[in-house]
Amino acid sequence: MRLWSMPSSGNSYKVRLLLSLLGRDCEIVDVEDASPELARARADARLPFGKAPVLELDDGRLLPESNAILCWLGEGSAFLPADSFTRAQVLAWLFWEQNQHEGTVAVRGALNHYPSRRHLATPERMADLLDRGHAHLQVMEDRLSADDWLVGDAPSLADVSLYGYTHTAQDRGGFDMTRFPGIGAWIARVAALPGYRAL
Ligand SMILES: N[C@@H](CCC(=O)N[C@@H](CS)C(=O)NCC(=O)O)C(=O)O
Repeated sequence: MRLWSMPSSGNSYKVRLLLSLLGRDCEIVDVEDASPELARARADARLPFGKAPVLELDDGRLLPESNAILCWLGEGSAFLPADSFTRAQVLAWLFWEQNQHEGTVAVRGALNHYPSRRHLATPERMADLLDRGHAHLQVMEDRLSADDWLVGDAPSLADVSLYGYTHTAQDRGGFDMTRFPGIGAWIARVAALPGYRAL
């Protein structure tokens, strides 16, 4: 397998993290933001939706979308429970991560982190992202102040996916994580998992 992966991106990192937790071998091809390598991967039709990450299987099939890749890699492992309701709860977090959490926590981090995007970081937009991002982080805090993991009583793809951008929310996004002690303890639990690798 080969992963077309953006080194600085949480979406690519969550796939690299799961590969490492599962002990799976995979060639990693770095396609950093705005790089010639990213442009070449696009030109060579390696990125079906034009974005990274993409998993290229040994037979050449291409799978885009970070959370779809997590589901494919996680199949048959403890990270994707067999019970249909528990599995659907994992999927609910994955959908929420993409249509809510990423739109504030990751976007504010990206506007701060990538110099090429600074001109888009107007004070009004940054204030709005901060408010809405804190509300999204509160949703996680509500769960994690009472439970160790987002679904059930074991780590799942939900934790791997949400960890991707949440663990850099303070450093990159400027979110006030002192408000979320349950998330802080969960970040430490994820980082202690066997096979963990850092961004
Ligand atoms: N929903 C997609 C988002 C992928 C995405 O937006 N990738 C960004 C990096 S996080 C990218 O490839 N950006 C390069 C560009 O747009 O030129 C996923 O979860 O994989």
